[in-house]
Amino acid sequence: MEIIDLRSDTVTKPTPEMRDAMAKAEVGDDVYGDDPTVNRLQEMAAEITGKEAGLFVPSGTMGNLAAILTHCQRGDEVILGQKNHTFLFEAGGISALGGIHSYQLQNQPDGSLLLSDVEGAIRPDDVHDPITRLVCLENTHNRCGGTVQTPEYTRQLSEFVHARKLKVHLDGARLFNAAAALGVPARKLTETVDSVTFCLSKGLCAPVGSVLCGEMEFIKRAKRARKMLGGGMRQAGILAAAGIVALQKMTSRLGEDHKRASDLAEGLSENTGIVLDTGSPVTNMVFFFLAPKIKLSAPEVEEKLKAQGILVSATDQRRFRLVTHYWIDDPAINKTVAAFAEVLT
Ligand code: TLP
Repeated sequence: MEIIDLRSDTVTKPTPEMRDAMAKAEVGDDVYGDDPTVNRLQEMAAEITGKEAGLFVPSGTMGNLAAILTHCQRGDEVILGQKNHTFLFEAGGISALGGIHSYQLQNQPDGSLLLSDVEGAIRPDDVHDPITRLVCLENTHNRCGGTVQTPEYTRQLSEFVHARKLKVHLDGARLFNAAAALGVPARKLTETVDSVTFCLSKGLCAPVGSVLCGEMEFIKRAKRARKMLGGGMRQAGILAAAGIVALQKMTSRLGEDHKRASDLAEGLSENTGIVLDTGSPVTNMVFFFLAPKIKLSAPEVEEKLKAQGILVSATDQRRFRLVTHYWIDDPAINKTVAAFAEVLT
């Protein structure tokens, strides 16, 4: 049975061109800085994000963790949204491994944080308080619906935060989806933040890896954090080679995934058993609820679709997230709409 996998864009397998580049990659020991392919990927990433340097890491989670460990000391506090991936889905690493406290703010519907909320969260210089050090953004914002925040917002927030002598880290796991949706170069979304992590292994199809970018001095310190976390890899050029193809060939096609997400949402909107999130989708994620009249739970619907070879994610008892990507074509969208129609009648 042919499988249609809409659970996430993390399920994407490498393209034939990536496998070819991986087989031919020149490699060396990256902990010594000797891997030419990793070095090239890091330089490309720095150039694209408008930063001085890049650091290849095994995952988005490690990129965010290494960044936050580098910005903060134990007992410091980071301000972030209560729906941010780092708060919800990174196993509490910043507190478990870094001793870093989090101050959670409500995300606005587009995933942004209100400047007035950030202002209110900054601690006074008082022995009772942790020291506020960092503000974390996420673009696209996963749990807010794959939503985007504009260059203007990012600049405004960064200037506001810098004026208070704090730093900004951007979780740009899907940075290129945001850039594609806004029709701007990625660096417009990163040039004002202090550090950014973006992922090669989501919509860009590389099998493994993310890159953390920032100032040279910051990346030097982040490299130590990566080593401490066990992320110092050796002949990692094999993986970086796929990442280079991802940056060269895959960023410019993300609009196709966004179009298919729109088509999927349009098809599902005709189903009276489904209540789509207002404005969904903005990028490659379609979020919706089951209508009250549907007696099945979302996990039960998930099981029924699985029996037809369609994999989707129930995010709770009534809610779904479906994600389009390179390996989802138009027939897959039509089949998914038809399968939902059958299961929800
Ligand atoms: N997100 C995954 C799951 O962990 C939920 C997904 O399927 O969407 N930041 C953001 C915004 C992410 O969405 C993710 C992965 C990460 C960081 C972590 O990246 P990895 O999985 O490479 O550690």
